[in-house]
Amino acid sequence: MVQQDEIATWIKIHEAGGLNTQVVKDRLKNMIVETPSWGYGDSGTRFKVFKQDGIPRNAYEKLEDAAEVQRVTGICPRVAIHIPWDKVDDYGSLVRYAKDLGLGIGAVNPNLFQDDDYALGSLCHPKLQVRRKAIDHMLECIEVMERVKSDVLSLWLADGTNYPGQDDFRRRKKYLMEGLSEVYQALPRDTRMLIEYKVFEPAFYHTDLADWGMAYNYCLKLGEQAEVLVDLGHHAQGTNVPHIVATLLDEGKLGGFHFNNRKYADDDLMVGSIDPYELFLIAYELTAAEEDSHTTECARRVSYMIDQSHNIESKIPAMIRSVMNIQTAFAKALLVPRGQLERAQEEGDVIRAEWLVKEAFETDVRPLLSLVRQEMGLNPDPLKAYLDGSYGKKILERGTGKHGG
Ligand code: PSV
Ligand code: MN
Repeated sequence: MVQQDEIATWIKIHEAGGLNTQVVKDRLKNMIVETPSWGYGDSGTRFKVFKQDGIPRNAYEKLEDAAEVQRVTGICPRVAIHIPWDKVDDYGSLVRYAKDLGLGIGAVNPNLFQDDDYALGSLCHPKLQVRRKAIDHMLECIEVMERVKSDVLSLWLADGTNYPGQDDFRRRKKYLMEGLSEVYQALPRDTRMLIEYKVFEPAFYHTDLADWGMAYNYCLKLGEQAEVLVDLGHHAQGTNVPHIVATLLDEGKLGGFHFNNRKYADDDLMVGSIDPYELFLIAYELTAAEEDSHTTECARRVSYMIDQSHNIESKIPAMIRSVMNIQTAFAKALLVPRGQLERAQEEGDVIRAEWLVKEAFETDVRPLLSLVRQEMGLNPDPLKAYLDGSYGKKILERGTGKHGG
């Protein structure tokens, strides 16, 4: 627990060092992190889905859990939905329910991987009728977007092959472009299509949208409403994600971010739990780009989303921890003295440049975040606020294992 006098001392020291605390606080308060409906449901690995007590039984209850995350964090007013997992008879009532909970619906995610038909792919499937089914599902999701007042269609395809020779790369590429084009044409104005890539899994030989360059290429051909979505768990080991983020920002094509963390592959661990320095470096690229006139527009448009499916951890606390870790990374990123860093870079002062960045990362930002949350009318410790509250007990009435992710 941070004491009030620690906050005052923190501000005094950092303002003496040239920090504009108000600017940093405003940026942190304005941040929006969308949480995924599927992150509140039971999920697991291919070995086991462990059932937890109190898991939401339908889309409405997922929204209730998301509202609890919003209640304690104050920066999660939107929830991404997945169709058909969150399919309801009356989307109008879902939107009203969300509104009453202080929420809005965020990205709409089609499901192009769960039906038996999709064993060999969706938009890239060798058979026309399966490709048609996938396109129709995406068009249905555009209708859902209109009904839930969402402005983002977020695409992730599980398409790929397991063996050399299984299918033809270039033919699949053609199918993918055809399918995406048809869907793109149906997008309402002022909405965006986000295209996510993933290096492998579930396919093990090749993935049709394997990396940011491929996603970028499709986006470029489709038009300005198509942008790339970066998911932290979707790269080969050692890939420099901050560099990808900077490149896409500079090209005006970064549309969204799926925060999560991994040790080995698409592990879906809590954000910042394994590699907080990488998270901080990504936050630095995003916040620095907001201040550069060439990239401001794109950087401000980027949708920040959490994409996690929690296996063994309690869902709501895991989401709260993830949000807190994102805030910590962004708070630290905002402390990087950009002017000084630029000078060090121009002078080729490698040691100082690295030190300035690392120094910001090593700063304890708990007093700052405590102040920000207090000024937002929140408990300075969102996790404690949740654990001390009654919500975690109330949801036990739902029973166990009534609904999947
Ligand atoms: C699968 O890897 C995945 O996590 C993708 O990142 C999607 O965004 C998400 O599932 C929901 O389909
Ligand atoms: Mn994702």
